[in-house]
Amino acid sequence: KLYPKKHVTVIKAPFSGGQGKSGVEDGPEQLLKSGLLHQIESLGWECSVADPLEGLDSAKMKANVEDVYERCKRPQMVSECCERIYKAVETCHQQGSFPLTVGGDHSIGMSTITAFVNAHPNGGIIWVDAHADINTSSTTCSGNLHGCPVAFAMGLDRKNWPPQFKWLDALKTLVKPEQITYIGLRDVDAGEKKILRDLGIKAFSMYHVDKYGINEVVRMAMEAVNPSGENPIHLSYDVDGIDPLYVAATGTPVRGGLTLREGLFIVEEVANSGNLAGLDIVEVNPSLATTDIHIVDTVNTGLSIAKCALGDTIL
Ligand code: EXY
Ligand code: MN
Ligand code: MN
Ligand code: MN
Repeated sequence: KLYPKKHVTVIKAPFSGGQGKSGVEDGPEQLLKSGLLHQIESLGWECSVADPLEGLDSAKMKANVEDVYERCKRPQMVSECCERIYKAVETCHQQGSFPLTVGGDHSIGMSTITAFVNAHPNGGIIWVDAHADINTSSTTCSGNLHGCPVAFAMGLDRKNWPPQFKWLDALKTLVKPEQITYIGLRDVDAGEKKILRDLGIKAFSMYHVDKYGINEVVRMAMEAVNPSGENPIHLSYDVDGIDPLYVAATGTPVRGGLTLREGLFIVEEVANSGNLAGLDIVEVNPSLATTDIHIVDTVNTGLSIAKCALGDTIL
């Protein structure tokens, strides 16, 4: 059993430096305010909260126009925050507490998945997202590092990394192509397609969800990253993987996504395998709602993802 202590650490990552819009830094507070901790406890888990970015002046860091390296925007801010989040996730794995990292933008995925593979070198990662987040420092068109965390976590294009990423460069283990797969893709840049192809990374796009059904896609995804069925799995969940009909309050919505039920089924099924070792819930941006219903829908989706991960079942 992975977490016999049934203890969760909610790691707050109120971080928005990986992209330009503001508001995504309010994601963690919004989820907490809406009852995340109570919900976790009512499922029989003990719970504590970690706040690794406490004390940083995020607004000031985000406003620093000098923080640029070639194409990459705010490498200093992203690196410094991600290093802190890495350490918080590492501590969870060392102490046997389930790391539930709540963003913030998806840059922090570089921390959660590298901390995961350093603790569980044979672990597998399922990245639920409309986007592949595998641009390198050289292929990114937007310069937004939330489009790059998978590439950084894999050490791709390392020689062109912004010099700030020393902590990442120093890690013993990085993510290998066979350790990661995707579900929900529908907006992948040309450069990213080439990387996925060249490295042979298995990916299940919305086309595959339509063709095979979500049950078969989840089965194939788990088999891809955990062929023995015995290794831990980390789930990095970008809420924009789900269709904007259900999740409107997010920074880079793309139509034609997972239904709410398909999105939750992924989590239920991985949790059901007994191998779920960690979860990220990212890109909830309450400021991007045009009505209160958008906020409620999006936040409730985030809460449901957390519930399913911790073993809540419908019956
Ligand atoms: N591929 C685009 C870019 O690199 O800018 C869009 C990335 C959006 C990333 C969101 C978090 O998943
Ligand atoms: Mn662990
Ligand atoms: Mn993402
Ligand atoms: Mn995304």
